Amino acid sequence: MQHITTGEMPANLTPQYLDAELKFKQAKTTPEKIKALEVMMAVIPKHKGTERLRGQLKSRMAKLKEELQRRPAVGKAEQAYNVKREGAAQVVLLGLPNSGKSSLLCRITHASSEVADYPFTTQKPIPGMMTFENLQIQLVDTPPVQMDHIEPGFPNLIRGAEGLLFLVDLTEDPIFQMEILLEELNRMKIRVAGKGPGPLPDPGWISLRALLVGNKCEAKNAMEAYRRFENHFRDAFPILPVSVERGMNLGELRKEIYQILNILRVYTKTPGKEADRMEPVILKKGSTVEEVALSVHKDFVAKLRYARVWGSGKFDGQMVKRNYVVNEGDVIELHI
Ligand SMILES: Nc1nc2c(ncn2[C@@H]2O[C@H](COP(=O)(O)OP(=O)(O)OP(=O)(O)O)[C@@H](O)[C@H]2O)c(=O)[nH]1
Ligand SMILES: [Mg+2]
Repeated sequence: MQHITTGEMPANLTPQYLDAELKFKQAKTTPEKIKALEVMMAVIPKHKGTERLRGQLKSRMAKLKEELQRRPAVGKAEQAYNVKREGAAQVVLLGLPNSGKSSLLCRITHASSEVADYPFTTQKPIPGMMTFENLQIQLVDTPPVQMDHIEPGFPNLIRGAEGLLFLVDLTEDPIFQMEILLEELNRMKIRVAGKGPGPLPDPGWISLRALLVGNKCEAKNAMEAYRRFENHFRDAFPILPVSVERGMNLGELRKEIYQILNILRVYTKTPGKEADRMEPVILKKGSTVEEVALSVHKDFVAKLRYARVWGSGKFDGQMVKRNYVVNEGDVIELHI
């Protein structure tokens, strides 16, 4: 969509508008597009210079809504891979057969997924919610990744996630397993990123952050295998050994899952009251006070005058502007 009109008057589009427009361009699904467009419509400056653009947005919205109504039927198998995101983020579990993905889902969420000592037990994705402190993070158990065969719908499920958790079996050559997994993701045009953002993928590719987890660490010789695995991948990825069966290192695992998500939590308060620490506002790292306001209410952004910050400020209650970059755990008081 062109945001510069042929107009006689300058549009004077704000950073929030441009930001929402970027989200719109990046949106993969129609509902995502509608959501981004709603924000664009809410924050667009309402004056003569944007009249035409506002009209375009409106007709765009009408088309999207129409599109949503006449969706082509998706194949049944593919449909199973449409997992609705819930909670703060969606993390997809990936691994070869028998690595313990379903065991992990059962152990750290309330969901149940069949576990068995034979391979290919899991046939379709199964979501579950994991609690981490005051957050709920969705984990999705999946059928095992197979060499040279990709289930329809699987790449889309992975692409839609906020993070990946690779689970390898430490009683079987873990480096080899990981190499197969990375190769298969490569075939799906998914670049697996670990520490740091790394180079930008080519067009059509996406990059997702990942955590590598070695399971069955209580088994004989498993920790030796883990050391080799760790030496091989630790420069590129965060890595952790666990035993799902014995419940070893699972607290650490929750923390590490949160870490790869590239999100942070802030808390909003009203003057004279305490912040509710059970109700975090979840934002991307690098977000500003403006985004905090937007998450509270879309009308807040335009009206925002300043904010006060407790936490990362120089002192408690420091006055900051809308472009102030917030930090994990900050308490923000918005003034409109
Ligand atoms: N020794 C040991 N065995 C485990 C551990 N976690 C899971 N297992 C066993 O590994 C086998 C496979 O577990 P699943 O959870 O079904 O593995 P999966 O990755 O979901 O397997 P697929 O659905 O076939 O891909 C089962 O026999 C589990 O009991 C662990 O920490 N230690
Ligand atoms: Mg399974």
